[in-house]
Amino acid sequence: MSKLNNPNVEVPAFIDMEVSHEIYGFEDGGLGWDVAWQWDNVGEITYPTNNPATGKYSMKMEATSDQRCRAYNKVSGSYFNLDSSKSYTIEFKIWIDSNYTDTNIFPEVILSDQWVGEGFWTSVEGLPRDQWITVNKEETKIWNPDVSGEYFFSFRFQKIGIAFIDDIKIYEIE
Ligand SMILES: [Ca+2]
Repeated sequence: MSKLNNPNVEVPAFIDMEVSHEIYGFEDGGLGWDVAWQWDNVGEITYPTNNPATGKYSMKMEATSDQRCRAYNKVSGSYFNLDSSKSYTIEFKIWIDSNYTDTNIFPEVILSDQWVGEGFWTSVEGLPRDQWITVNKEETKIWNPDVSGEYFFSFRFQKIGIAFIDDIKIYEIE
């Protein structure tokens, strides 16, 4: 049984990792996140205080055209180490605005400086709108990295709409 499915065991984010809640909960106001390159992101990425899942801040991703909207935390101090001998999955909180038109949200965990990573594609069909929900991928995706090293998170979608993200976690599956 994994820790996640055992209600008696609290699941810490980032087991054995020194990763900042300031960054992954956006409580630094988004400083740990980078605005993607212009060609890679036509959306607006902001870190407002009007709709947090927890704390003060969340990340708001807004696409005003049917082109890629992408944010990632590829800045110094925001990488986290993964071990190829271990298994991982991810969890995040998302607010899917009622105007969100894409069929999915696409989180990825990417090896630093190599743009090699793993996707955790998530359908949003059937998920509630205009409220915070927790998406946990353990049931559908447990991943063994091919390479140990430093990784970062990316989130993207590519149709008009707004999504808020907060409290991103990656954790080891036992
Ligand atoms: Ca937050």
